[in-house]
Amino acid sequence: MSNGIDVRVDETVIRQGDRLVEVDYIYTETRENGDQRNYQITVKRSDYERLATSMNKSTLSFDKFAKVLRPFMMGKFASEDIPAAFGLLDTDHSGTIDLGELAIFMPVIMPNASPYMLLHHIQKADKNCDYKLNLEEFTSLVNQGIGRDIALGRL
Ligand SMILES: [Ca+2]
Repeated sequence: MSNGIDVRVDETVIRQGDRLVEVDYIYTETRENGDQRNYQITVKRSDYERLATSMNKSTLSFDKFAKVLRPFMMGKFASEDIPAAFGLLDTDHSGTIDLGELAIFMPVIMPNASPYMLLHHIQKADKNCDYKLNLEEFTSLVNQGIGRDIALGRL
C-alpha cells in the first residue's frame, strides 16, 4: 500500500471515433529512499472481448469494464467515478457489492484472482465485517489504492 510510497498514475485512453479501443495505466512508485518501480496495465477491447467470450463466466461489457477499471486503477485520483463504478458492480441493486459481484469484474484482467484473495482485500475495507462492500466501504477500498493491489496481484 502507500505508506511512504509516492504513486503517480498516467492514464491513456485510445478511441476510434466514439468507440473506446484501449485503456492504459502506467504507475511510477517512488519509495522514500528514491527507488522507483514502474508497472503497466494495458487492456485492449479486442483482447478483452475475445477472452470474455472464451470464458464460461459472467463478465462485464468492455465499456462497463473500463468504467469500473478507471477508479480501481487510479484510486483517489478518480474519486468522482466511484459511485458509477459501484452501481455497475452492484448488479442486483442491493446497495452492497458481494464477492460474486466483484468477481464479475475480475476474470479478464485477473484470471487467477481467487475468492480468497478477493476476500482478503475486501476485509481491509469491510468495516462491519459482512463480507460485502457498501458505497462508503467501496470508496474507502478504492481511495486506499487497494484496487491497484488487486489488479497487480499483490496481497
Ligand atoms: Ca449487490
